[in-house]
Amino acid sequence: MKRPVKSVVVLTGAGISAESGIRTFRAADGLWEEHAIEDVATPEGFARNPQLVYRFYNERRRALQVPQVKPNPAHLALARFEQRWPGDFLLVTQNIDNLHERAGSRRVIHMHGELLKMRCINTNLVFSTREDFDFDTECRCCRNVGNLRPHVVWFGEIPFQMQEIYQALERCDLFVAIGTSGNVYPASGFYQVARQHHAYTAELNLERTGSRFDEHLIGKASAIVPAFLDRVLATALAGC
Ligand code: BJW
Repeated sequence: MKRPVKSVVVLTGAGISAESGIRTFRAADGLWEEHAIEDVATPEGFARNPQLVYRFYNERRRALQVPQVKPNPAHLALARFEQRWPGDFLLVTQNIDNLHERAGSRRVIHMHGELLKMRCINTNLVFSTREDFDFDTECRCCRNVGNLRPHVVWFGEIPFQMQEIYQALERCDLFVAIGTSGNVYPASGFYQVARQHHAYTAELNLERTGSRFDEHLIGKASAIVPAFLDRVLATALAGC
């Protein structure tokens, strides 16, 4: 690493939750295999066939809540790291599951939204939900039907809390991307922003992606994330 690490930003993608039983998007058996992306992950798809989109997210919300789906050692290692890390730390996840929070992570930005939330398209108010909802569900704020949508970010929409994320990227000394294919902008460009500001960049993934980080660690997140974070922590504490 180029300089002492005081500030860390971690970006996670679907790969970190794969070993918890949540399907990734672009794998051969991934979520997109059964659905055209433009049908279930765009505002146009939602306008065309809302019932299909409600069903897609209702099924995923139910799947998230089965007892077998729980945080794996990679989620737990990130939460432990946040508790012990003496400097700044921000976890940015593209995932809409709640496994980071369930593992104990505190400072988490869900840049692509959250599966256990819905939003009123009239007022933009956001509500928690663990239940199915659809076009016929009465909105809690305006009492109308047809106003609720999943609180997720589809293609063509602006991800959440971008200003906060870019500020952290510009300040960080270490940027780590875990389990993301690097196919989706703007998350795919985060490592370059961090790098332009002289951060050390590391990619932890099951396979090498096309992105050029300073360091690439190949393996399952549950195995490589705890070891990597232990190394970062030990190096930082030794330098104190
Ligand atoms: C393991 C593992 C294990 C497996 N251990 N690893 C043309 C060129 C460039 C960009 C564009 C373009 N045309 C349009 C765009 C922009 C567009 C975009 O990027 N399109 C691309 C498809 C080209 N982006 C947008 O529209 C975004 N908005 C935007 O750009 O607004 C403008 C703006 C930005 C910033 C400031 C101001 C303005 C919005 C993108 C929204 C993405 N939404 C989704 C759905 C969210 C809700 C839901 O979950 O349903 O987000 S799509 C989907 O992809 C989801 C994910 O978060 C996202 C990323 O996927 P991820 O996490 O990388 O998963 P996979 O499956 O791709 O990869 C898994 C990885 O894990 C693999 O690498 C495996 O190897 C690895 N893995 N098991 C470790 N055990």
